[in-house]
Amino acid sequence: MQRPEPQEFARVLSSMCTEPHPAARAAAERFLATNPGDPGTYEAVADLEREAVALLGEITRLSDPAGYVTSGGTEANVQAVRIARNRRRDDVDRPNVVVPDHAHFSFTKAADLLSVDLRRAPLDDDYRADTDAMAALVDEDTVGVVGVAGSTEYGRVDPIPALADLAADADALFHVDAAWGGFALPFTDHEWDFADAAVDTMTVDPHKLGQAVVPAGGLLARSPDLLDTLAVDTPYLESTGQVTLTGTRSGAGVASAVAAMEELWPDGYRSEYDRAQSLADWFTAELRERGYDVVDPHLPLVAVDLSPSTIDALREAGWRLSKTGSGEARVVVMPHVTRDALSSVLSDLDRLG
Ligand code: 0PR
Repeated sequence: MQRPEPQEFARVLSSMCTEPHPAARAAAERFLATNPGDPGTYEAVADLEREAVALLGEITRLSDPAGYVTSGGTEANVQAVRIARNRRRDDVDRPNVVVPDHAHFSFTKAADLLSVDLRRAPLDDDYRADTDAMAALVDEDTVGVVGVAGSTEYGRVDPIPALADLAADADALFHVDAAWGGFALPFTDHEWDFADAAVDTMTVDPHKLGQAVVPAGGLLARSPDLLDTLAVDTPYLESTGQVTLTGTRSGAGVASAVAAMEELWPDGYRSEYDRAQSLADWFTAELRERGYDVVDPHLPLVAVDLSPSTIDALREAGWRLSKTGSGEARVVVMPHVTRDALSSVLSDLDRLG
């Protein structure tokens, strides 16, 4: 039987997934049948998971964090909201979490699952969290405040230190969602430093810019007590408690995350960031020269105002392109996105007129 090819990446423009690094692919294959959810039995992968967390801590400058490799950013965000809620369980009856409007839809799922009220604050004119608008939504029932470092639609980084202060004043957990941006931020001049800004928990996903295989997300916490608020008893396992959301987990994801990070941190990620950012800047300039409106790419993500019919025509030409909520075409400059590909997008645009 002819089996379909899973995906040819050459024309994928809007995904946050990419071709895994060859070392990540090889490591995944070796650990396919292991389960980090049972560390007493699968000790090697449990050791690797500790290494993964330590490396993620180095990359995000969260020193000596607790954490684990999740199934993705969604699980990490759900768990962060759960920590925020559980931490204040004894003194807050009707918990709410305040997020900037661009927070990923995984927070909507978290709020629904956990019976937490999600309060979305409007953004400022540059598509970043507006600290005053967020402050206006904080009250005595606020258990969590979220900042996004690399927003899904425009690649924006919120004012992390100001949001950290807002959370601290409210005795709320401060969570940073760097699911996509985490592997690019160390090489940017975003002035803040996670350590200085008192980040409590963070999402940072190896299966996005980290070039690991799917599934490999990351949840980090400043201290193990925060994760302990998630623990349930596991009477018949060798370990006595479990903080993860899923039970059996992907050892392949864990092993591939370590392999990718050992291979690429820091030089490989730096040169990929430099390549992608200059490509995004070049593509932006080319589009503007043709008269298109483009949102300034703070990170390697270009949102361009194309008409719906142009986007449809590009899709028909084989480009995998999705839209922002406001209708812009969104090009995420992942490692598989080349200058040749973006040049042919421009030729297609010229041809379409
Ligand atoms: N946080 C942020 C900032 C994200 O951008 C995403 C995913 C998540 C959390 C959730 O991560 P998981 O999808 O790993 O649970 N944002 C991408 C998006 O919505 C997800 C994606 C990835 C979509 C690949 C399509 C695709 O092909 O665009």
